[in-house]
Formats: sequence, structure tokens, C-alpha cells
Amino acid sequence: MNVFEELTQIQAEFQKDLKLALDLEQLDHLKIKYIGRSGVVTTLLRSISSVKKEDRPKFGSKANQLKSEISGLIAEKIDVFKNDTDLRKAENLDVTLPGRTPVIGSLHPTTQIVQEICDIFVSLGFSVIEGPEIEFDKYNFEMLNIPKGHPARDMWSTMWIENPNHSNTNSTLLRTHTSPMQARFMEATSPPIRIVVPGKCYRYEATDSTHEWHFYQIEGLVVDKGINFANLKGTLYEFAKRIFGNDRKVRFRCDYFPFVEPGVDMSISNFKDSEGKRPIKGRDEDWIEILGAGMVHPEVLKGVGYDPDIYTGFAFGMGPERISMLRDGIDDIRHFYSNDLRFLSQFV
Ligand code: FA5
Repeated sequence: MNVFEELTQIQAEFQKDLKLALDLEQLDHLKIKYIGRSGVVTTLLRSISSVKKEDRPKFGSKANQLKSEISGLIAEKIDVFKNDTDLRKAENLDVTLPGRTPVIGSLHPTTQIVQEICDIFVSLGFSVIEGPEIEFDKYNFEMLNIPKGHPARDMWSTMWIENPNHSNTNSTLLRTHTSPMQARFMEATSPPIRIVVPGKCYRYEATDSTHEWHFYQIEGLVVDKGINFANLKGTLYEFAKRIFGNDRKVRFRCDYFPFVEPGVDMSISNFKDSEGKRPIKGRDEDWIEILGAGMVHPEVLKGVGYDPDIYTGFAFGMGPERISMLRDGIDDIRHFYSNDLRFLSQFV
């Protein structure tokens, strides 16, 4: 084999070795093996004196070319390996570590109780509808028999929305209750009506363990011929039984809301148990009010074009957070909206 054939053989062997090199250490060995001080190419170059005189320039140039080719290819592969190692370091990838279990999310406790309550009413033949949170004075108050200057407006501490484009008769606010949907729905449809309206409400109020400044309500409205107070009580007792069970005490009392006559409120017992603990610990009261209700006022029916001599109806507005508190033993309504995972994760 002459020196040129030797160079070709070395080149082929190097290509094979390069493919098999799997890490920086092996590349280092290759460098030493081929172009190190005693490497095969270096040794061959040193033997130039034994090459025929006329072949020496060609041999010298070919051997140096091979040397720099080998050096270049090794450097390229070193770069690839280094980048790969940097990437692995950056990702902090340790394939032997156990996988992370993803945290399973769930519906917010308010959404859960709202859905549960709506499902009960759907099973009783009600439909679920929704309405706007930014409301006109007209629907939040006036069509509910609460004209401007009526003292009952003080019952709902209102957050008004400044809007220079709206006239005084068309002013806007954050709805203080879901009752405006009574007027909106009746105005747009004809009896018979059987709806529930879940939604968020806002009041300019100081907060305490049973009062938030933003909270949910679920409005209920039934209008048809021959609807009476017994229907109202029967529906709400049935609802209370399904949420709280047969044994929980329920109390009706007379109450005043300008858009119903007669009006009532309904409370659920918060009595101390045998260990002296109340379901809502933060409230030292035997009864907690969960809803207002009553027979739709004839003036409200007239206002939407219904004849109160033909149609009658009942309505109610309940607080789902308070219902959840009383049933699930939550001591403060403010937990619902404080984004504390220790509270929220109890409802997964
Ligand atoms: C009303 O808002 C009437 N619209 C209810 C109504 C509807 C009466 C239809 C007659 C006919 P009231 O302000 O009492 O009523 O609120 C009703 C329920 O909403 C309360 O019983 C309570 O459960 C809940 N609620 C009221 N204010 C708050 C508050 N600040 N934080 C949490 N829940 C509240």
C-alpha cells in the first residue's frame, strides 16, 4: 500500500470512528488517535522522507488537508455535543425523576351551588335565563314599583355608573338584585312564565360574615292564571327540603319589598348543635335569611301590560352563597371571593 492509499484508508476509518463517537470524551480520544502528536496522520506525515521525491509535495498537501479536515469535523461534532449538554442543563432534564401529577381544577364553589339550585328548579319545570349586570334604573327600580325618590330605594345601596350620554331617566347602575329580570322577561313574553335567573349583584355595603359587596342571587318568577301563595310556599319548601334535607327548620316571616304583595322572607335554622356549634360559626343568630319572596305586585303586572285580574304570580330572590354556608358549614361569606386555595380546594 503506498502512502496515498494509506491516506485514503485513514480517512475512511476516521469517518467510521467519528460516527461511533457518542460524547466529548470519545471525540477527544479520536483527536489524539488521528491528529495528536503520535496520531496516525501525524506519524504518516513524519515519514515524508521515505516518500519518492517527486511525490512529496502532493503527499504533504494531501496529508495536511486530511489533518485539517479531521480537525474541522471533530470541532463541529464537539459543538453539537456542547449545545446539546447546555440544552439539557437549561431544561434541567432528569429523566429519572418521577413525573409531576397535574393539579385537577374544579368549578368555583359558587358556580357549584348555583348549578345545584338551578338543577332543582329545572326538575320542577323552570327554565334558566340570564340578564345584564349593568342595568337601567328603569328595570332595577322603576318597573319594580320603586319610582325615583321612593324611600325603599335605600334598601339597595346602589353603585351608579356615571354616563354623560344617559339622561336622568335612563341612568345606569350595577344591578343590586336579579329582580330587574322579572320586568325584562315579562315585558318580552306572555304568560305562562316559570323561570329562574342566576347572576351577580353589587351593593355599596360594608362586608361582614354574611354580607359581601358583590354576591350572587337566583331570581325566580312564576306567572299564570290562578297562581297563589300556596304555590309559592309549596315551591320554596320543596326547594329547601332538597337542599337541606327533611329535618332542617325553615321559617317564613312577613317582609316588605315594593314589587310584591304580600311579601315574605325565608330563613334557615342556624341553631347550635349538641356541641354548641352553629352551622355558620361566625354568626351568633338562630336564623339566617336566605331569600325574599312574595306575590308579584299588581302594579308590576300592569307595568308590563299584563291584566292582574287574569294573571297572578309569585317571585323570589335567594342568595346561593348563604345557602352553601348554611348547608356546608362555611363560617364567612368572604371566603368565597378571597382566592384562598385552602378554602377552594375543599370543593374539588
Ligand atoms: C332582594 O334583593 C329582592 N330582590 C328579593 C326578592 C325577589 C323579593 C323577588 C321578592 C321577590 P334582599 O335584599 O333581601 O332582597 O336579598 C335577597 C337575598 O340575597 C338575601 O336573602 C340574601 O340571601 C342575599 N343577599 C342580599 N344581600 C346580600 C349581601 N350583601 N351578601 C350576600 N348575600 C346577600
